[in-house]
Amino acid sequence: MNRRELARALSNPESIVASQRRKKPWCVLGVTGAPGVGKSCLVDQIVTRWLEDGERVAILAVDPSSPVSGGALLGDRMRMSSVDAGENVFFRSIATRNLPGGVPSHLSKMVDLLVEQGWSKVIIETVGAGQSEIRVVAVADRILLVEGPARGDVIQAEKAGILELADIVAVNKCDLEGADRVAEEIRLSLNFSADEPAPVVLCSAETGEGIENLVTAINTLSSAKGPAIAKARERLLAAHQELMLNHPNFTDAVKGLSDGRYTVEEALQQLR
Ligand SMILES: Nc1nc2c(ncn2[C@@H]2O[C@H](COP(=O)(O)OP(=O)(O)O)[C@@H](O)[C@H]2O)c(=O)[nH]1
Ligand SMILES: [Mg+2]
Repeated sequence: MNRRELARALSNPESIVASQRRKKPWCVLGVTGAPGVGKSCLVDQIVTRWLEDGERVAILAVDPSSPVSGGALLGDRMRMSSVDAGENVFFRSIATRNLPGGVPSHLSKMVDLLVEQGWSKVIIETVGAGQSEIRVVAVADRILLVEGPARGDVIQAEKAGILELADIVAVNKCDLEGADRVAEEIRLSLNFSADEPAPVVLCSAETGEGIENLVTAINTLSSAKGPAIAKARERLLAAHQELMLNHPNFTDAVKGLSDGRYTVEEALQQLR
């Protein structure tokens, strides 16, 4: 499959024939965090290191609203300088609104296809910090949460339950004031809630400080138990939601509820 064929297959995930399950220990890194914390810049750094290690890296940028090409993501793509590194990098942006039947199963098929086609690492970068983002994250083997020096974003991540899903936390922009303090607060919060807290790494995608540490930590991540349970929970909820969305009576149940024919309980009955 050449790049063009691969891109075409990815834009029509329904058609991807489910291949054999992934067997490698892990190859899918989910990168999440509030807009502007530096996810794309960090992904660029990680990709650069992985390329030096001989990996073939595919990047899926998941945005709930952006069209498949163009828009803000084109800016991201430009910024990711390693994307120009040639044959061993593949970049694709995906609008989640084009996946009405559910994000995780489609994304999971895309990832399986990429792995089958010889991409040894897949990075899924998500935008925002909402519920749909958690769903996206359920597809990844390992989750990198990116934070910045502003404490407000961290509170958002805690509220949305993303902090407990993280296998590793990068506090980016450590060249700026306040990053140390945020890293300390996150460590405290993780120590309080988990037996095996996720590592917290200070770094700067701008100056390169701490990047080596971060990539080493990512490469050597073992499967942490706390996030595994939180992720299993998200996977199950996502699968359940998709069952409903794809149920033949779903449209009728929604309509019936909206025009008063059904109560919520009766609408649920239609989806059994
Ligand atoms: N000072 C500083 N700025 C950074 C750093 N990393 C990224 N930025 C800047 O933060 C902005 C957002 O970065 P981007 O990677 O697009 O964030 P994303 O929305 O999380 O993907 C850009 O203007 C970057 O130049 C960093 O380590 N230090
Ligand atoms: Mg980005």
